[in-house]
Amino acid sequence: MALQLNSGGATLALIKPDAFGAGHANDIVQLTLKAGFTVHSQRTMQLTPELAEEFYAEHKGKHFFPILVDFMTSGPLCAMKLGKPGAVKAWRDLIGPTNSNVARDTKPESIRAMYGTDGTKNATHGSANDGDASRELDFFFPDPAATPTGKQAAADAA
Ligand code: RTP
Ligand code: MG
Repeated sequence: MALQLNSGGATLALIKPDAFGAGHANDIVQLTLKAGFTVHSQRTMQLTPELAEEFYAEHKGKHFFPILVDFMTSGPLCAMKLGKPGAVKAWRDLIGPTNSNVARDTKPESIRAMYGTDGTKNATHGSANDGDASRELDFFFPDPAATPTGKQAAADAA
């Protein structure tokens, strides 16, 4: 898979199906822009179970994995390539702790506190580090000039 260059200035953000389905996408984008991010790319799509399992492969085998895959495939989501110096950390700071109940206790101004529900339905995703950001950006925004491989090739051939 061709990886995009990522010098620390870009991250992948997802507005997950709970927040997207509840109509919070616009509010979340407004908060994102207000925090100084640039939205370089944006797409709305619904993940298949196969794609959700691939995206969250690091969690395969954990007790919450089936619930996570069900949640992430439950409706459309919005993927964004966000730019800002130190984007990975800045976006994770803005979205807050993984569990929205914890976020409400410890960081009430965070996006997960305001728009998430619990430890699974938590409104947003953020890449964990620059390497993950490169891989995840390539997952949602593959370079059209790159040689198609794997699923992309299959989708193109269909
Ligand atoms: P994300 O990858 O979505 O940005 O979330 P994160 O880094 O803050 O947390 P991570 O450990 O990577 O977990 C990925 C997603 O799995 C769901 N989860 N459920 N019920 C549970 O114990 C549990 N733990 C994690 C959440 O949707 C979490 O964002
Ligand atoms: Mg994670």
